[in-house]
Amino acid sequence: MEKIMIIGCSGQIGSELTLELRKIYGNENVFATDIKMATKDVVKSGPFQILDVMDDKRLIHFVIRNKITQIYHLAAVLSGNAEKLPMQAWDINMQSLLNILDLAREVDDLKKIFWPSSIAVFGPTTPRTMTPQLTVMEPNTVYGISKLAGERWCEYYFNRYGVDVRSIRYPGLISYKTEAGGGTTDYAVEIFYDAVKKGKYECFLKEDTNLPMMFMKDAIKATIDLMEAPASKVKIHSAYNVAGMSFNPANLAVEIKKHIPDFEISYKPDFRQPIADSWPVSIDDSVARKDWGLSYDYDIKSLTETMIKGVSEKLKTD
Ligand code: AKB
Repeated sequence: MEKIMIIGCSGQIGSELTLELRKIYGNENVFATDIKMATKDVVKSGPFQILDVMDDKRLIHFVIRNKITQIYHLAAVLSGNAEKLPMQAWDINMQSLLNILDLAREVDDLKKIFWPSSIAVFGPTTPRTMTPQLTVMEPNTVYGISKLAGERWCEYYFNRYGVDVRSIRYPGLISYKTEAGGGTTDYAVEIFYDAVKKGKYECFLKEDTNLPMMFMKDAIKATIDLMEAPASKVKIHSAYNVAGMSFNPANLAVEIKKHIPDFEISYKPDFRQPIADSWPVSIDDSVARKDWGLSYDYDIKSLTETMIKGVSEKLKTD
């Protein structure tokens, strides 16, 4: 019987992943935790506790008391926010991961860890188109440096201590259930809220900034598929490339106009533009496809339709 702990259940990924895992493993077997309050759906459907991943003593008690067998550690400071407080972001992103990896080494019941990496591990010297799984990695953001160091630690704990840790290099994630916070790819979420609420959006990236993006449903499916894959199929214990789709703000505006014809977009690039310019425009995910069968259901058209419908309904009920 799996007992699954989610760290960061109130965030963009956690709020949806928790509910999906509860459908598979049973509500009472998925323990949601965060330093902030979770969504109503998460609180109502199963166990939720306020817990700080940096508090290693409470963490170990929680894991032992609840006989946790898998942890999804999703808490992190994202790229934009990390640039505002680099040392704090480094400390949170690295120390929280090391707390979890050490826990997995020490607690026998704890068999599997998921930790998210990001396309931010790549940098300006990386080939930007169809970025390969194995390539030059010289990130120049504190978030990217912390994710690359994290990948190295994950692989180290797997090789040295046999910790079964699995990871994905997420592209920008797009969802409407919980808003993203502090990332460079967040324009692709904000644009839908402003399109529905105001009919216009001022974008903090230039119109031709192409980035890899993924709809949350596809990201959740990929995450669970990787975690459920037999150990023999998981050949990479740093993190897998995952591509999703690639587009720029102008492409997205064209799709939105098909639903909201008067929608207007303007551009005012800020400190996040150089971050985006240092990241890949598209990703080669052939290794994940081959190893554990990565696939997607959403493209820019179906993503736009679903986002406009979802955001409109959310704004009515909130
Ligand atoms: C961010 O923009 O910081 C994140 C990411 C790509 O990891 N969405």
